[in-house]
Amino acid sequence: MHTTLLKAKHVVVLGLGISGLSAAQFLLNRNAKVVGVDRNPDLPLTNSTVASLCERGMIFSPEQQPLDISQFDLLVVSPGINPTHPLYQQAEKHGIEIMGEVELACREMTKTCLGITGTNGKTTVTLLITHILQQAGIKAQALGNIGLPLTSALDIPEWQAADVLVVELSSFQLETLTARCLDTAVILNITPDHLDRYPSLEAYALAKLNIRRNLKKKGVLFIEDKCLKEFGHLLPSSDSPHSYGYSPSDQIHTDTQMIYHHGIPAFELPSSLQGKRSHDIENIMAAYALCHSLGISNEVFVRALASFQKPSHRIEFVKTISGIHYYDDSKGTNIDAVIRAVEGFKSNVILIAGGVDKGFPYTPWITAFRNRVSAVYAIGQSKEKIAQDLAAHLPVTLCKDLEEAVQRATCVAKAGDNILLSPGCSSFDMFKDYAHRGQEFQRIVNALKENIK
Ligand code: UMA
Repeated sequence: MHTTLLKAKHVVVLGLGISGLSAAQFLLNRNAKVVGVDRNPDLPLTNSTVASLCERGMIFSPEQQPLDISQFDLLVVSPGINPTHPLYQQAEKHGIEIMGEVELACREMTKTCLGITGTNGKTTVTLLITHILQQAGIKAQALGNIGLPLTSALDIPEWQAADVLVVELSSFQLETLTARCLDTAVILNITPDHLDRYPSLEAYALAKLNIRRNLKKKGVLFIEDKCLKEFGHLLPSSDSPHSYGYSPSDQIHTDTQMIYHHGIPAFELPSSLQGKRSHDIENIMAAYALCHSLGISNEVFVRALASFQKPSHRIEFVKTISGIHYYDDSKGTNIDAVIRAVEGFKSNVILIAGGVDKGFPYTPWITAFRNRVSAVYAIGQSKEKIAQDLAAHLPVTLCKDLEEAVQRATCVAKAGDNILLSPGCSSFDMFKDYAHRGQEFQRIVNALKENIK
């Protein structure tokens, strides 16, 4: 049985997805009495993990059934649970401790932990750092919002063997995280996202900036220069984060040829990236900041960088058919991600966008798309809103699904054009998740024939 710092004995786990199931297992391993709550009343019948946790003693309670939270001493909330959720509210009212799955793990964590947050690029930077550390001979494991809960790291032998945990943290996870578990952390950028959960961009930014409270005593926080200028006023005046960016006054900076550390040349950027500001360069600086904090040499960093493969569905080239290039950026799930994707192309873009709206206007696309995007094919729940926001400036065609959008975009495209799926929205109206949406796009494109027009 596990040694534990966990004092709670009667625990409600709210939401039985990836995080909740891992948290429930972690708690059962530590002899807690667990009630698992989910809005899907069929879970014990349809989900084998839920069924096996019930066999181990977890009691399943459908969200629709009243639950007296005052009988419990801890509520563990999944990241997707909004603080306005009735059970969350009742727990607050009764003074019951509320924490997320990450907090549960961090209270027991003794390993070196690096934290990565930001609106865009989190997963790429998390995987890049993990790759570089592994190439340097360090046992590193990527965890967190990337899809592997931290509580599993404490209980699964192969992950227990990791020396460094590289933790991707979302704003949702940071809302409830107070443990001082991070040796070094980075905020990559903050641009509008999840405004269906937060009342304002400032509230969303504050959730991201919460990562400062998770630093260990001598922990260092890096913030990208532009983000620091925009949101630094929300930090306490006693905080002194390090910055990275394009200004020689940043601790780590670049002139888009070299990376400099405290003004001293550290290494030359890959030639394909030189000469133009880009999120790829910013991601490299973020990774360098965290790897350097663990003593990785410039030589090892550069060598490992060269062998890194970007994860799928991030401006991923799919195929060229009759001179038309198809790109899958299904992970582009907010306004700024789409702008960054579009800005990366040298020739005309035909954009496929839409899905579940996250509460922000699409109007910033008007200026950003000028002379870059010739037409938009809109799909999903947000398609009418996209048309409303853009149609006075750009042709927007409403399509019933992704397949129709690909076909119609292909019909108008000329040789040399790029057809880009970069939705700017969540995927849950039509797909399981962004990866499923990207796979479907690639399947549809791969089924297209030469000279189909
Ligand atoms: N549920 C309820 N009641 C509610 C809401 C949800 O019962 O009111 C239940 C659902 O029926 C479902 C479960 O809660 O069974 C889902 O919980 P969840 O939404 O917290 O999702 P998990 O499966 O636990 O996955 C979460 C993260 N999801 C979200 O933050 C929405 C995953 O990030 C993460 O990989 C995983 O934990 C492991 O840490 C995904 C994500 O979209 C990739 N993240 C957002 C982003 O990156 O922008 C924040």
